[in-house]
Amino acid sequence: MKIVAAKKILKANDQLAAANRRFFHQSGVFVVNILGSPGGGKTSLIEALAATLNGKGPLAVIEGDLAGTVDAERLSARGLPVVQITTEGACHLDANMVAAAVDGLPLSRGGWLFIENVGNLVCPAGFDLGEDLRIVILSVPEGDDKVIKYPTIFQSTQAVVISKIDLLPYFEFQPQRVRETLCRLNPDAAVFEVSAKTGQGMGELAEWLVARRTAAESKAGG
Ligand SMILES: Nc1nc2c(ncn2[C@@H]2O[C@H](COP(=O)(O)OP(=O)(O)OP(=O)(O)O)[C@@H](O)[C@H]2O)c(=O)[nH]1
Ligand SMILES: [Mg+2]
Repeated sequence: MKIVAAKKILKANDQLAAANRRFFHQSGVFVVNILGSPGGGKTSLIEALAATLNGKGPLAVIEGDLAGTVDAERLSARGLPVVQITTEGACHLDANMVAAAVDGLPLSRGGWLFIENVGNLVCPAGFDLGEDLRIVILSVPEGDDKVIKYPTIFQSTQAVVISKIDLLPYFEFQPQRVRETLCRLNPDAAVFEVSAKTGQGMGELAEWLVARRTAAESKAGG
C-alpha cells in the first residue's frame, strides 16, 4: 500500500508556489488570494474593487469553483479577463492549478491578479498559491463567531474583510467581536467593513491594497 503524507504534498505545493511568486514578481503583477465561505461575497468584492481600482493598473482574475463557469461569466461580462479553474471536487485551489491558469491570462506590468479561491473556510488556508496578499471575507450573515471557530484561515491572512455590512441592522453581528478575537489570533491583520451593495468601505480597502503593493515593490526594489 502506498501512503503519501499530507506534509509531502504541502511541501511540493510550497515549491510550486515559490515558482509562481517569482514569476509574478518578474512580471510586475500583484496577486491577491481571496478566501471565504460559499456565498460570502468574493465575486461581488472583485466586481466592486475592479471599479474602485480603475486607473490603478489592469486587473485579471482566476476563478476557482468545484464546477461550472457562473462566476467567470459574470466577470467576463464586465470586461475582465478571467480564467475559470474547475477543481472537480477539490475544496481549494493549489499552486499547480494557478500556474496552469496563468497561461491563459493577459498579465501586464503594473497589473493586478485577483484569485477567487473555492468557497470554504478550512481547506484553502494551507495552500500557498504564490500570492502577495491574502484577504479573508467574513460576511455579516455568517456570524461574528466564525473567527473563533475557524481560526486557521483567519491566522493565515493579512486582512479580514467584513462584507455585507449593509445587512448589519438585520443580524446580531458585532464587528467589535471579530476585531477582539483577531487581536488575539492575528493582531497584524487589517480589518475592513465593506458593502458591495452600497460601496461602503471599498475606497479604504482599495487604498490599503495600493499601499501594500507600493510597500512590497519598494522593498523588492531596494
Ligand atoms: N446585501 C448584500 N448582499 C451581497 C453583498 N455582497 C454580495 N451579496 C450577495 O451575496 C450573494 C453571494 O455573493 P457572491 O459575490 O456571489 O459570493 P461568493 O463568495 O462569490 O459566492 P461563491 O463563489 O458561490 O462562493 C449574492 O446574492 C450577492 O448579491 C453585499 O455587500 N450586501
Ligand atoms: Mg464567487
